[in-house]
Amino acid sequence: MAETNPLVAVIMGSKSDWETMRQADEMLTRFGVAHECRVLSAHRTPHQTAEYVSQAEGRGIQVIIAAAGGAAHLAGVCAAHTVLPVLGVPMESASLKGMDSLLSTVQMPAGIPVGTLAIGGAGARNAALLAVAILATSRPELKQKLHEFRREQSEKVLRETLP
Ligand code: RP5
Repeated sequence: MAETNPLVAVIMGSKSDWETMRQADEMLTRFGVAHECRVLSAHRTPHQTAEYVSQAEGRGIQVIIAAAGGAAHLAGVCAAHTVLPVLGVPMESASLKGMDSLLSTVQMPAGIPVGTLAIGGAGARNAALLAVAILATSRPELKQKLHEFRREQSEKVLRETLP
């Protein structure tokens, strides 16, 4: 999705991450948050990644979600090029089930923070929700939508019946 004035940038290291990261895209769309999704790799397109992230703040982007798998340095590289909040989503990998991605994303040395979410789809959805929560600190209408989301979620759980 390409929007004129995106507030959130969703970056992923490979198109193969999209099946997971589309869940972040869908959540942001559900909240009506303008965003854009791009494939950018820390190792396959290093210069373009640095350029994109360096220009993000000037373009009005306020939160970056960066997803990668394996030696998942994308979120850290993004964080090194911007002071915008960077939310890292470790992708589930074939060989190590995402443990490699998780450790590569979460273990940032002090000074360059990455807020790391859970491995896979839960992390993708929660990264979007956290981005909404960050934006909601200065947008009452988004905060209201978050309250409604939580209420609906609770009601759904309470409606559950067991066989
Ligand atoms: C990472 O390598 C990507 O984020 C992806 O999760 C992983 C595998 O990429 P492909 O080989 O499927 O393109 O850079």
